[in-house]
Amino acid sequence: MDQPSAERTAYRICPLCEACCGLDVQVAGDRVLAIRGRETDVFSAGYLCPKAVALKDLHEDPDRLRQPLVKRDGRFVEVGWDEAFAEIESRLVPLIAAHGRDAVAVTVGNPSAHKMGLLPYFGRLAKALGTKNIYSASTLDQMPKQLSSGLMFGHWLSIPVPDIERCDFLLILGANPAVSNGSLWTVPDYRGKAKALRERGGRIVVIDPRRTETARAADAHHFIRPGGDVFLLAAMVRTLFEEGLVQLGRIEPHLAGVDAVRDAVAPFTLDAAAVRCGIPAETIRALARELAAAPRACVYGRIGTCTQPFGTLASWLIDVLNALTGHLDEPGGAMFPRAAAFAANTAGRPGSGRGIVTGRHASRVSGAPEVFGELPMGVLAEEIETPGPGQVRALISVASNPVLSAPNGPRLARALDALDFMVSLDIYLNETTRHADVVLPGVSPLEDSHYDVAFPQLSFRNHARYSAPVFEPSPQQPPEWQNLLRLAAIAQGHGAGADVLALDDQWLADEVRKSAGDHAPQVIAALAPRRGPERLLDLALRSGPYGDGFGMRHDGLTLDAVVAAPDGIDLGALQPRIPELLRTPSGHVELAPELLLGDLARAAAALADVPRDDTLLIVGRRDVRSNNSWMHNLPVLAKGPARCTLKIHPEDAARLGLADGALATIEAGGRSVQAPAQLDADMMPGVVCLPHGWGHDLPGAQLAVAAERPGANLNALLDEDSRDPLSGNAVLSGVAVAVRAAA
Ligand SMILES: Nc1nc2c(c(=O)[nH]1)N[C@H]1C(S)=C(S)[C@@H](COP(=O)(O)OP(=O)(O)OC[C@H]3O[C@@H](n4cnc5c(=O)[nH]c(N)nc54)[C@H](O)[C@@H]3O)O[C@H]1N2
Ligand SMILES: Nc1nc2c(c(=O)[nH]1)N[C@H]1C(S)=C(S)[C@@H](COP(=O)(O)OP(=O)(O)OC[C@H]3O[C@@H](n4cnc5c(=O)[nH]c(N)nc54)[C@H](O)[C@@H]3O)O[C@H]1N2
Ligand code: SF4
Ligand SMILES: [Mo]
Repeated sequence: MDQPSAERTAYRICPLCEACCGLDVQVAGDRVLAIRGRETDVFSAGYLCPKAVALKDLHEDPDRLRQPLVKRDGRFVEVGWDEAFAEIESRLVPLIAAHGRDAVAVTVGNPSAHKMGLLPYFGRLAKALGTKNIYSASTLDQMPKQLSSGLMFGHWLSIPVPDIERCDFLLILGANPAVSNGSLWTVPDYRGKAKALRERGGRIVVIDPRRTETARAADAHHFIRPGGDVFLLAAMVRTLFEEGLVQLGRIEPHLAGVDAVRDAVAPFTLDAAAVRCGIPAETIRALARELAAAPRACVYGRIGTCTQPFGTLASWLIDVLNALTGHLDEPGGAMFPRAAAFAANTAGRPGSGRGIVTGRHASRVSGAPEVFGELPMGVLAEEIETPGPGQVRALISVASNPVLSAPNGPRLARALDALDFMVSLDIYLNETTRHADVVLPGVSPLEDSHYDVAFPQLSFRNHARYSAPVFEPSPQQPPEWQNLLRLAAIAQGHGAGADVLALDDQWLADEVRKSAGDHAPQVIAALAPRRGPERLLDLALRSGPYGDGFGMRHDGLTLDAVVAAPDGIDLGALQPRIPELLRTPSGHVELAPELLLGDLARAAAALADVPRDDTLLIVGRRDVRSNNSWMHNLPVLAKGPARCTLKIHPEDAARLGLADGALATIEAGGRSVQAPAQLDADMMPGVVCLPHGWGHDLPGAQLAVAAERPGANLNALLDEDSRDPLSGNAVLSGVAVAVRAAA
């Protein structure tokens, strides 16, 4: 045992954003002394951002919940764990019996992607509930990219990422990795890698309605009218064909649909696209030529290209450009990671598969198609409000704050109040969880072990890294995977008193029997005595592409081996994976899926809809000291200048009579919010910019620090019915607003 106050340094992989930085957490006893980037980490090499330092504040935050809460007579009271689960059982079971399984909806939010106790076990809960009403942050974020990748390559997570260390031309659309630290692209220290790219003679070009931090550290930046990407990209594709610049390279035999793409982009002339997206025809042509001419190049797009009416088309055309210029699956281009664990594109027979489908069911009220097993977050409120068979009457929210994160949060908040029952798994009493009847707190991030389930599938380099809890988890507080299993047990009728560890054993045994058949007993024995997420991880690593195959390869990976590597294990630079990675039924890269060609006609029809000059369009913004909706209660991040400001071009501000710092009223959809104006010549004229995740002035939340500077909720303005029809993703960008000086 350590001395109570002995100093030690613990390794913690940061769970806050997709960069997955390795940290050194220096502690004495139960106190955190300092948090630094771990220089020897094989993947992140010492990089960290200011949010990592705030893990100390998060661990110590007096507002962070440590005890379950039950609402009695409109007030929350702290209760014991058994009492909380008994309450859930007594209310949920009769509700399901009376109204059916679809009466219970679940929402799952961003932090679950960063917790190995949440991601797999949430799936377990959803299955146990058997509800069609599954909602997640994915339809506020990346569903378009998952859909386009699924259609092209056969799996939802087969998403190519820039091989930045070997790339010499990087075209970035709608992403600001210098601040966001990358997304659907795990790339700690993007800035350092971008600098190195440029120092070896490469070029970075950024397309964004704001001259962002990423754009300022690039070689060129072009303003784009929000929502204009599909027109720009289609015109680039058309230029490649017209000028004979298509070069398919090594993967040519594996591509299907090249001719269909050529025919489909015919309407997107340079001139028409230029008017629509606001980028001159000559610039579009030059971009196409530069991309084609660069020996090692990549087009990368992120949230700005997803959260718009043509999100799936834009996401698709980005990879069409990569493929047609010979940069897909090539070193220095857009490459597919090969994750050590949990990747569907490393499992099963290589080279072809079942592919993906959408629309296996539809939402009850609007008929929105299911995508990746989910319904669009935008339809949740109407599913709660609209009476009839299948109406949502209960909600389980898991690490999600849709009252701030989803469009038209005010309507959703009213809908949540109308529920018969709501449970939240969360660490705060916040804008969403205040509506719950029972809140089950998660553990401190420093009391949690960590392996990234999802992000090695999106990493700039292959790696396997594990970190143990920094502090012994408190014995009173169950880990979240056990809470999810206990909810699953209740949903399946086993009762709140069910033995969750036995259920975990049972589930594991079922999984292993499916994959290992007759060898299942030996595999299960080899995984003992681990349980829970660690056992799933060991199974995934050992049966994964680098694994020991349970004795088949003596030097293969096991969890023991990863645990024993205090800086993680580097698994090398990305390698070409086509055709092995493909899981499409045809065994080809589908460049021209029917669904997308059909939707391209919608974009062609919209070519003529040039927005009026006097319309102001609003876009979002991320800040390095903020993380979506939930880190505004941490003093180390909350201090400093106000961050929830409305950036506006000085010419627009002058026209509206707005001075720098003056309070602006922003209106859309009959709703309005107020934020201080910040004059900024880095804004595209006609575009204003407000960050999301603010608006901490709602009654009933327990966020003392955040409430001091609540900020304005961008999503209060946005329309929940505005979606990309294919993916169900919300339109969060490029929405028309009216701005005036506040009275
Ligand atoms: N207008 C606009 N809206 C947006 C976006 C945008 O760009 N513009 N971005 C969208 C995107 S990309 C995303 S991902 C979503 C994010 O939206 P959400 O998925 O709702 O995620 P967060 O806002 O991060 O809220 C996370 C919740 O998880 C809780 N939490 C944190 N850690 C834990 C934990 O360890 N356990 C549990 N149980 N709970 C925890 C927090 O208290 C908080 O309630 O927002 C979307 N909303
Ligand atoms: N510090 C910090 N880091 C984060 C987060 C955070 O909240 N704070 N959130 C995390 C999450 S959940 C995610 S999903 C990622 C997102 O990661 P990124 O996608 O890199 O995030 P953003 O900074 O929102 O960048 C989106 C950019 O798109 C631009 N844009 C808006 N509309 C359009 C358009 O129509 N076309 C084009 N071309 N550009 C457009 C915006 O101006 C903005 O610069 O960041 C993650 N990292
Ligand atoms: S960049 Fe992301 S992963 Fe790295 S320290 Fe910051 S929040 Fe954590
Ligand atoms: Mo996100």
